Parts: sequence; structure tokens; C-alpha cells
Amino acid sequence: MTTTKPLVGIIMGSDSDLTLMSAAGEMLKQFGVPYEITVVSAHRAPDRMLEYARTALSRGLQIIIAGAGGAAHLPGMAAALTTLPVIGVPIKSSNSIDGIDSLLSIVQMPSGVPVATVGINGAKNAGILAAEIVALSQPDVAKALTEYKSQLKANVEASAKTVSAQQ
Ligand code: RP5
Repeated sequence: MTTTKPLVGIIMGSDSDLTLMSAAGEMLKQFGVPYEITVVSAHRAPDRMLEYARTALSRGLQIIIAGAGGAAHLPGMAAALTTLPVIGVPIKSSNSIDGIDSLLSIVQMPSGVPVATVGINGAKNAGILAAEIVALSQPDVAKALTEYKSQLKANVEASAKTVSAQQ
């Protein structure tokens, strides 16, 4: 990496989301993508959310990953406030109905304001997707992703051999 300035901003509605959302940061770290991570609640601290989303582009961020549970408005509001791509992570938190409410709150955005939504608790995939976007302009990140995909393939081939050997 030639820069250590964060390129990806990971935000979440509560510190109770942190354990789950850390998986996004772990993937970004693995691929060498600098990121920042913080709590930005749409409902409990709307002014903080406005400030974060409105300044994200000028601060050098390229992507926002936003996770929230229940009435999960943070990703959609972030998308409304910036032209940066926003990846939404629906969280199955203590106040959510198996994460389905979070999923629908995030994925069912009005026309014109997209949020790229991963699966329920899909923070890991959100991190990979963000790295794939960064990789469009960062060859070293693209190389790390290629190696990761090769490892996935090798794992499947190893599993296939193990399963075949058990028959
Ligand atoms: C949402 O409410 C947060 O994203 C979290 O998933 C959920 C519960 O928050 P806490 O009551 O644990 O702070 O806004």
C-alpha cells in the first residue's frame, strides 16, 4: 500500500454490533486495505451520522460499510447523504426479528438510492466486497484477492478429495 489513510469506513449503529462488524475489518486488513471503524447511530445520534456521511468523501474514504440491526436505517441514510458506494450489513441483534427486519430495512431502498446489501450478519462478505472495489485501482489489493480466491478453490478441492475418500 502507498497510503495508510483509511479508504473504507466501517460504521455501525451500536457498540453491540462491534464483534460482528469486526469481521469486515479483518478481511480488509488481510487484503491490505486501510480502514476506520466507529459507531454512528442513525436514531440515537443523527447529527453524528450526518457529519460522518457528509464528510466521508472529502476525508478520502472510497466506500462505507454500514451495519445495523432492527429498524436498520443507518446504511440507507448514509447512502442518502453521500455519493460513495454504501455496503449494508443487516445484523441479527438483540432487538431484531431473526435479522429479517434488518435485512428488509436495508435492502428495500427507494429507487435512486442503492445500498449494496450482503446477507444477514454478512460482515465478512462486506469486507471482501469493499476490497474488490478498492482493487479496481490498487493492483496489490487485486493480487491479494486473487490469492484468496485461489485458496478458496484449493479448500474445495481438498474437501472434495476428503469426501471422495470417505465413500
Ligand atoms: C441498532 O439497534 C444497532 O445497530 C444494534 O444492532 C441494535 C441494538 O442496539 P443496542 O440496544 O444493543 O445498543 O440500532
